[in-house]
Amino acid sequence: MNRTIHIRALISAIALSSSLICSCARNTSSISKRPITLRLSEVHSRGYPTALADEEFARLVEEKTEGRVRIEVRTGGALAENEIDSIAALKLGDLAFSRVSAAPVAEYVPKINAIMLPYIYRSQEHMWNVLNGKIGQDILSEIEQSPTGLIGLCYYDGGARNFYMKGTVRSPKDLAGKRIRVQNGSMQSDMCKALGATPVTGIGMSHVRAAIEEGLIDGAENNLPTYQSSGDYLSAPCYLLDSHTRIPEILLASKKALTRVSPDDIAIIRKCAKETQQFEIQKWLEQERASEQIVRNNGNEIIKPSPEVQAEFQNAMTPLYQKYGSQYSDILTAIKNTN
Ligand code: BDP
Repeated sequence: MNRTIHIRALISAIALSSSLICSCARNTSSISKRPITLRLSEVHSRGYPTALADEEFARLVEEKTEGRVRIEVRTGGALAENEIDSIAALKLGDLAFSRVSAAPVAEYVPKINAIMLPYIYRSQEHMWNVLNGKIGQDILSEIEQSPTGLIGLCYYDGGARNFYMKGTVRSPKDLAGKRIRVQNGSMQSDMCKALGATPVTGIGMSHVRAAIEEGLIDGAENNLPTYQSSGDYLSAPCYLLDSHTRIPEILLASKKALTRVSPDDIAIIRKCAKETQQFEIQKWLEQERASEQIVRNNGNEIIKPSPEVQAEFQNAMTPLYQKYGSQYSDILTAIKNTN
């Protein structure tokens, strides 16, 4: 009896392992002839501008590939709460796409720091002229040429980032000695230190509110749509429009995951991604206005700094240009000279 069970177990183990070998061989052998489903990770919830753009991207890809490629968009950090983790999954080919902030990508492709230095852009329009011009497009190629196995498909708008706190924040003085949550990325930490604050990393966007409520941090920094949609505005009522950075969002793809897709369909994927950029910018502008309204209706203080205070912020950031920008002085000059 026992022997029979053992033999049966052995037979099914052999069957299982040979079927695994076959499926692996199929996966690595190359392009799939059947329709394939690829996953896209997004930390924001459904309805947020980047999540809407991800869905538009999926819709376009399915339509233009005539159903050969289907993209399953998973929002709310369901696949990876932290963008560093989704980038790791892309590198391994466990994930096909992820919409992330440029900040964690800069840890792998340092040149990205040049396009997200504090106060590098004069306006949203200036940023888009840079990103859609040679500088921005060269940086996307730089991602693709790096040994990361990542492809930078397109940029999305992430607005201007501002500080917010449980207590009052009106100028750099109010940040001195305060624990401020920043994105994972050395420039973000250095930015905080330059203002006399203590940077706190490793807290995912969706955990910031709890961290404020539990007193782990005094505040954080983000754009208005995230401040509102994450609910952080309910715990940190003071929001200062210092606009210290404009960090673009990037839609990334995994080279490894795309080996199953034909070159023609990869070309379609690239084209569809670019097409969603303008769509996202429009949704972004609408969301910025709506979020501001919600936050104001809640009675929060949205403070516009005086030109003097703005200058204090800007001057405090100068050392970052030395550390993160000096090797890219040509790019910084070109950004300055862009309309
Ligand atoms: C938001 C970005 C998101 C980042 C988040 C953060 O859209 O990609 O993960 O900030 O601060 O603005 O972690």
